[in-house]
Amino acid sequence: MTTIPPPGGAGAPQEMLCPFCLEPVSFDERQLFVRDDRQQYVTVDLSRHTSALRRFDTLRSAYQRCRNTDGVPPHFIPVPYLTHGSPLTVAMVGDSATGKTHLLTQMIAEIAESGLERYGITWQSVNPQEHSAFMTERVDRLRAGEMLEHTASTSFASFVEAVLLTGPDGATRPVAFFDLGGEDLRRTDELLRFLLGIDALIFVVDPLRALPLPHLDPLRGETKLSHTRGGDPAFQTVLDRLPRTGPYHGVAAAVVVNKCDLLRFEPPVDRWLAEPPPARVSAARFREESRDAYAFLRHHAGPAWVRPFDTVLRCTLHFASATGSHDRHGRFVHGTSPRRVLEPLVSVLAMCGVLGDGGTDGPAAVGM
Ligand SMILES: Nc1nc2c(ncn2[C@@H]2O[C@H](COP(=O)(O)OP(=O)(O)OP(=O)(O)O)[C@@H](O)[C@H]2O)c(=O)[nH]1
Ligand SMILES: [Mg+2]
Ligand SMILES: [Zn+2]
Repeated sequence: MTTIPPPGGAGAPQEMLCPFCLEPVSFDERQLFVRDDRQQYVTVDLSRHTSALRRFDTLRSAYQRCRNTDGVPPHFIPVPYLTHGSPLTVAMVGDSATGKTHLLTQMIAEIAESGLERYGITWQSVNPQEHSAFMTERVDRLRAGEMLEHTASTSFASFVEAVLLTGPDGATRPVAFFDLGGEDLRRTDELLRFLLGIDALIFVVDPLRALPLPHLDPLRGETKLSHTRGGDPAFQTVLDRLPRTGPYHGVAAAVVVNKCDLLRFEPPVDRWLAEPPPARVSAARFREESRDAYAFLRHHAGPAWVRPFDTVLRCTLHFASATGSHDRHGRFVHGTSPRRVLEPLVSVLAMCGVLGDGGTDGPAAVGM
């Protein structure tokens, strides 16, 4: 478990970019807020706290107001996000109904069930109340068989959940997850400006849109989704928006063929779905799965669907199922059985240096 370091006690506060507006920000005791019972932000004055333990406890759930108000609504950053080293931001990408929210929810659920411990990573919430709300309002509902709702459109992008991850080397980093609705991800205005500071992208491929396999046609009819050879328009908008200095994008990326329960009899999907998580991170194993998923997508879906791999320097491909089955009228009657949902996240964490080095087959070599 990590502890909140006494802000100011370990040298000058670290300057970083606000994850929402991308203006520089650093921990500032004079800008602190907490949320009251009605979830309203109210100022908090730390100078009244004489007990160090009480001060730590207040800071654990406090927020800092970002000073930038230029054309953006007032926004608040959890203090632990500002006081635990260099943050990492991850965004889910894909058109509406590709399964981004279900996939992210299962990823967070598996982190909370210590699914990263096998790789030497421990976790703690960035904000205890928000984490608890995320677990109750999303994870518990989904695990009880309830389908989660479509993500509503927003006028300001903020992360839906953030965790503090401590790697094998003892270093802690905040990791924040953005999950916008598919329609919003196609916008070209300032809403998507946060993407300019993003570290990792998880592209979610929906087989119902990508694969012309005839056995998917009845479900396409039911869900009103149709097959398109032109790729996912949200992939396109997001890739176009990213800063690029050379021929390739510098972000870490994972492409996930999601809803693989719909493809469970298709080789090589059947084989990968049955694979248990590995004991340690192996770059060669990620390469093997990427090769299979690339060949599968390229063959069935065409070149537009593998564009993230072709334009991002470090990118792996994965097979996963967030729910294990398709919902029937908004319910998963047998509950959910997620498959391989953590692998894409482990891959981008490895690429971003959270899992350490590990030599030629270790985390530092993932996606090379
Ligand atoms: N078969 C199957 N269906 C899934 C899976 N994951 C999600 N779904 C279904 O896909 C639909 C959309 O899921 P969401 O997670 O809300 O999709 P989204 O990409 O977040 O959509 P927006 O919020 O509108 O952008 C729902 O009907 C889910 O039940 C999966 O692993 N397998
Ligand atoms: Mg969603
Ligand atoms: Zn800001």
